[in-house]
Amino acid sequence: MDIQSLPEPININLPDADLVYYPHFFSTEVSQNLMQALISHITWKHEKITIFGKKVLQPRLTAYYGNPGKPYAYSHISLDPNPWTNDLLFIKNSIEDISGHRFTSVLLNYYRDGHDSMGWHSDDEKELGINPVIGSVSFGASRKFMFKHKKDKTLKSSIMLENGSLLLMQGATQHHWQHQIPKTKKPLGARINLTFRKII
Ligand SMILES: O=C(O)CCC(=O)C(=O)O
Ligand SMILES: [Mn+2]
Repeated sequence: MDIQSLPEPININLPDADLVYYPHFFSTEVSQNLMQALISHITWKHEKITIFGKKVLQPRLTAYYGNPGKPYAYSHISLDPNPWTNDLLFIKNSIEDISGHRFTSVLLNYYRDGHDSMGWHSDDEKELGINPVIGSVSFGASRKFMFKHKKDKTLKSSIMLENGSLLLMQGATQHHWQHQIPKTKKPLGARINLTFRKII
């Protein structure tokens, strides 16, 4: 019988948060294959969002997949899910096994290079319920993921999200903290991030 080694989690100790990080949840080889498959087979969109009444293109490509009938609304966009693909189901099953949570949908972000980014926000949309569990999987270039506390402005932190990593954000994290992926001038390759969510 094969003895499979379970990936080692790292607890990130921030007050009012529950964060568990698995740096090499997927092997380098599996991660490279999944990244290429996602680039080729996901229906990527370049959406316009409204900021201060102005329509602008998002600084990244996005896609939304999941169980039918679970639309997701954010930044004045309502997204209808595409049906699950085999690659997405493989990733979903892997992170469901380790987290003990079931997910209904995934939001994908494709950061083409360091100019692409995501601004400060919390994953606290109504349809995620109280204390949502977010399973965040990253492939490709490492990017800095920053946290800031909503009330205590002295509380800030950041972590590099590496190729093949899984970050579980749970408990009251979204209630108390915002996160972002800042732009960077460093020459960087592409990165894909998948945030698995449970829409209630
Ligand atoms: O790209 C990331 O690591 C973060 C993505 C994110 O925060 C989101 O999709 O809500
Ligand atoms: Mn988020």
